[in-house]
Amino acid sequence: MTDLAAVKAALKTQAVETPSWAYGNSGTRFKVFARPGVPRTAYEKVDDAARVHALTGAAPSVALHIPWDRVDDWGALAKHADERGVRLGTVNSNTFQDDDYRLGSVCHPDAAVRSKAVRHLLECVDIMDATGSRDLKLWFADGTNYPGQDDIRARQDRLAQALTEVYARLGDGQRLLLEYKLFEPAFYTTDVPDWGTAYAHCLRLGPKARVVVDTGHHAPGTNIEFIVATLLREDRLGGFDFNSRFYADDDLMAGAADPFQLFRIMYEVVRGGGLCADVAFMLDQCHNIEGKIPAVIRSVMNVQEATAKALLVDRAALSAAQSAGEVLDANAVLMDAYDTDVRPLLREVREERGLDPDPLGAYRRSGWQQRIETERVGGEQAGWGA
Ligand code: PSV
Ligand code: MN
Repeated sequence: MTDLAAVKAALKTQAVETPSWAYGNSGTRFKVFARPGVPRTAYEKVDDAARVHALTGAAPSVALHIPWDRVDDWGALAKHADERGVRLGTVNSNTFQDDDYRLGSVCHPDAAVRSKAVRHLLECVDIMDATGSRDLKLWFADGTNYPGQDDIRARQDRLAQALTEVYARLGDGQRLLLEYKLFEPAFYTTDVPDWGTAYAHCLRLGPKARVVVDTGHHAPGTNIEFIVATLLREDRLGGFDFNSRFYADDDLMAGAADPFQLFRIMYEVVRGGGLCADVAFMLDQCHNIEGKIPAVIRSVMNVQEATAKALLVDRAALSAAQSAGEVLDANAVLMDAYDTDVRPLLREVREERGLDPDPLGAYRRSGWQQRIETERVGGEQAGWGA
């Protein structure tokens, strides 16, 4: 039997950070489609993130990407967020959009380029000081395209050196989250291609360094929940970049492609004690063809649904079946939770918090979309990389 009051309490405290770039225009290398009402500034991205939080009650912070969200006055942006009921969250570095980084950033063969990349990472920590952000999320596009192009091991040494410098700059309570990705943009070697490499670097750095699992960054068929279980067991899971993929790093809405996988991941989170502030639950998505704010709301709801199902797993029954070697019974316990329609439960949870039980309907009725389409004319729309 599961304790429904405890399930509800856990759902009420769940927080999913939304990414500033999800609110801007995005696309593929073939085309970026402009949409009416898209934010033109970091302030307007925060406004949209605040809408998502107001309607879901579950998205209290917004992740920044530097330099996309650079402003002159970080205190003013933080105040703007605070006045709208949200806060500035994880700072994401960007060492992948400068001509100097053709052969990499912190792993580049030229020490001058490596220094430039490290300066950027240190600036990101300065920004965290100003915004009050806890986490610095590092993802490196570094790698090679051809065998022999560069020395694989030397690149690891350069990476370790850069990470050490950044780690030393972290203040009390600040963390370095290292994100891995199988491939892209590099096609032969990637310098942080998997959780093992990320974990090895974090281990050497110290306890403030943790691994980020972006659900779109694995080979097809990878058992992501196993990685999650292992990292939690080692106390090195820093957080998630949730999104869905059918093929590679598709960045579609979390829970859209494979809700069962998201449930399995969330079950390991619950099982491993990861449903807590130590694990940052973030979205990392781009909405190329769908409405951006509703897509973010839908994604937050999908994470909530997967979490609710994970919390509903009858752990005592599961453990009894597992110990008895009752394979089918154990599987049935898990599937019973997955097959539960948790939407009525989540509607109840929202109502108990004074929220509209239907966040998407509430968004449509709120007039926010019409308002931003009317007001946000002129200026330059924000976009992935803009
Ligand atoms: C890289 O593909 C990545 O997942 C990293 O988190 C980046 O910072 C983000 O996407 C940019 O969208
Ligand atoms: Mn990511």
